[in-house]
Amino acid sequence: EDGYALWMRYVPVEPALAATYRAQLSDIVAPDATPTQRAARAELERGLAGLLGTAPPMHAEATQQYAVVLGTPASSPLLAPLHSEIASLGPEGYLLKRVQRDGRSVLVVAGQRDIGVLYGVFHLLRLLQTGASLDALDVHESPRVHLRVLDHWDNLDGHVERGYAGRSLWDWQSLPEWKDPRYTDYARANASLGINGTVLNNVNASAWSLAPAYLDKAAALAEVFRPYGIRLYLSARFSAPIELGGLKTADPLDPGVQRWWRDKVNEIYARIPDFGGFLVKANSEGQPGPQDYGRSHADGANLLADALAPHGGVVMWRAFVYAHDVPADRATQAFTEFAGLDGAFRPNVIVQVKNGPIDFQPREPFHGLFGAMPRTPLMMEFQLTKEYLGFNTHLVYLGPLFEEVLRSDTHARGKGSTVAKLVDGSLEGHTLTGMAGVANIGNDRTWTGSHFDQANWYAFGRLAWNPHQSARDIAADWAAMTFSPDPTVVQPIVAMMMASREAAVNYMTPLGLHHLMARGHHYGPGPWVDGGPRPDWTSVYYHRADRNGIGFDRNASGSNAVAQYAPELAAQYGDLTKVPEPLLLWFHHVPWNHRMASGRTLWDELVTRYSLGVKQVQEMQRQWSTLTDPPEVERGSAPLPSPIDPQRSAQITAFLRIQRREAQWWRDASIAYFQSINDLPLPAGEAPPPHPLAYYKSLQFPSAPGDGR
Ligand code: BDP
Repeated sequence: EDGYALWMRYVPVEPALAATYRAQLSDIVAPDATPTQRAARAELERGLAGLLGTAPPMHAEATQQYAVVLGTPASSPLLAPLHSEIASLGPEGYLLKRVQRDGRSVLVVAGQRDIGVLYGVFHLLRLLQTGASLDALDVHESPRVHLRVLDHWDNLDGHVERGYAGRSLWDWQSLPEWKDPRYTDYARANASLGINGTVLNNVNASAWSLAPAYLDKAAALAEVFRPYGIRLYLSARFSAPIELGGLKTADPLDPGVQRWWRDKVNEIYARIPDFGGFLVKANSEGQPGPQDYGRSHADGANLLADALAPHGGVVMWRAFVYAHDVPADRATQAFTEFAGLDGAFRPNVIVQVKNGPIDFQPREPFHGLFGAMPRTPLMMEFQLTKEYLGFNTHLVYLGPLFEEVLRSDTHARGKGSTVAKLVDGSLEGHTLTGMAGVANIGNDRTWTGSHFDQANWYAFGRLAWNPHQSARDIAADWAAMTFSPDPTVVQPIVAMMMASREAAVNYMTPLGLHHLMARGHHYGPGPWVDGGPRPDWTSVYYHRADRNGIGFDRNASGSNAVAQYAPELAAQYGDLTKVPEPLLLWFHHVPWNHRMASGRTLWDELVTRYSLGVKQVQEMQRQWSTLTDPPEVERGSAPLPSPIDPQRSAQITAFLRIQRREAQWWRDASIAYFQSINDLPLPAGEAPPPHPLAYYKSLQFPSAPGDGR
C-alpha cells in the first residue's frame, strides 16, 4: 500500500458482512449511455469487485431479479415513480433508498442528473467501506455550497508554490496528446467528495496560461474531468492584455481591454464549453491589478465578469490583499479595501476570502469580512497545503480548524449567524456560493506528500459539500476507508487526528500568537525574524514582545481591528477579561504577569502550552504505536499482527518522529527567544532549552520544499 488509492482502496470487507452485502447487491441495473453513467457504473464495479470479491452482474435494462437500480428518471423507467422526490434534490443531489418493487426490496441510487448518480455511487461505496448497514437506507443529499473548488498553486514549469507533495500533476509538456491516467484518478477522488471545480494554475499567475497552446492543454484536462462533474477554471493575470495582447494598458475601463477579455473568453469557451471562470489575485504581493490604474477591485472583477457572463462563467476575486505601504496592522487591510465595495460587484462575481485576516495560521479568528458584505457573495478559502503547519511531515488534521471557522458566530444577523451560513448562502439569500481549498496535491505517490495529509483533502471536500458536518465524523469515515473499519483501528486514529491541530497550535503559536515561522519558507520557528523588505513579513511585527509583555494590540488603543467585527464580538474580543484565551495575544498586548484562567501567569502559561504541544505529539506517537506494535495478548503468545500495512506504517512512524523532534525544536527555540526578552525564570519543573538562543537562530532548514517561485 503506497497510498495511491487514497480512501478508495476497496479492500475486502469482513466475510460475514460481505455475504450480506452480496445478497443485497446481487444484480444491478445501471445505464451506460453517457460518459458519466459509464463512470458511475465502472466505479461501482471496481468498488464491489474489491470489497466483495466479485462484482455482481450489471445490466443496462431491467432484469427479472434486479436488486439495485442506478439512474435518473430520464435514464431509467424504473425510477419514474420517484420523479418528484428526485427532482427536489436539485441538479447535483441524490438519494439512496430502499423501495418495494415487484414484491421485493430494491436499492435505488438516483439523481436528477447523471452526476448525482455518480455521487450516490460513491456514497454507497463509502457505506460499504465503513461497514454500514444497507437495510433501511433513506439518504437524501444535495450540496449546500455550489462551487466546491480546489485551487492549485501550480506553475507552468511544474513547480508547485507551497507544494510539499512533489511536482505539479499537470504535465504541460505531454498535454494535450497524452492524458495521463492519473488525471482520471484525480477526478474520481474529487467526485467521491463532490468537489466540482478545479483551478489549474497558481494565483501568482503567468499570462501564458491563457495563451492558445495552454488553452488546448487545459481543454484536454477539462475533457477528462467533465464526466466527473468537475469544471475547469484558470487563474487570470490581470495584465494579460499587455503581456499576451500587446496592449499598452490593462485598465479595466479601457474599451480595448474590455474587448481583449471578451475575445479571450470567447476563445476559451470555444475550446471548453463548460469553462467555470477565473480566479484572480490582484494588487496583492506584487501582482498587477485595477489599482494600478486608479480603479477599484470591483472595477477589475466586473471587467472579467462582463466577459464571462454570456457564457455563465464566474469570477472568484480574492480578498487576500495588502498594501504596498505597510499598514499599521495587516490584519485590517482586506476589510479596509473591500467592505466599502459591498454591492458594487456584478452578480457573477464571488469574493474569495481566506478563513482568517492574516494568512492561514494555525489559529486565527474568522475573517471580519464574513458578515460585513451582505450584498456580496463571499467564498471561503482554506489552505490544505500546510504552509504554516509543518508542511507534509507534521500530522495536523485540519478538520477541527475548518470546523472552528465555519461554526464561528459572526452575529451579522443576530446570534447564530455562523460563517457556515454565510458560506452556504442561507444567511443572506445568496445563490452563488463557494468554498475553495488551496490544494495539497502533487505527483508524489501519496498525492499529498504524506498519508495523513490525504485527510485534509478529504475533509475539505466533505465540508464543501456540507459545511455543517462534524470534523470528527469525517475523520472517522476517512480513517475507516483509509486504514480499516475496525473500531479498534478507527478509534486511536481519530483520537490522534482530533488532537493534532491543537497540538500544533501549542508547540508553534499558542494563545493567539501568529506568523512566527521562519522567514520565507515558513518551516520551523523564527520568532526572532526581523528586518527585511517589509515589517509585516517579520515575526516581531506580530508578537510585539518586549520586557513588559507580548501580543498585538488590536483594540481601540491599538489598530482597532476589533471594530471590523459585529459590536457583540468587538466587545468580547476587545475586553481582556472576556476574550477567549486561544485568541488572547491576537487581540491584546498583555503583561507577562497577567493572570490566566489556570491561575498561572501569562509567561508560565505560555511555557506550559509549548510543553503541552510536545506532550500531545508524544501521545500521538503512543496511540500510533498501539496499532503498529499491538501488545501481546497473553504472556508468551505471539504478538497480534499489526492492522496497518508495513509500507504506510513505516512512513507514518518516521514522520511522527520528525514531528516529535520538531515540536521540541519549536518549544525550545521559542522559549529561548522569549526568555531572552523577558528574562523571566521558567516555571518549576520545566526543562530549560538545551541550547542557547544563538544556536536556534543559526539552524537552517536544509532545503525548504516549495520555497522559491
Ligand atoms: C501566502 C503564501 C504565498 C501565496 C499567498 C497567496 O506564502 O505563497 O502566494 O499566500 O495566498 O500565504 O496569494
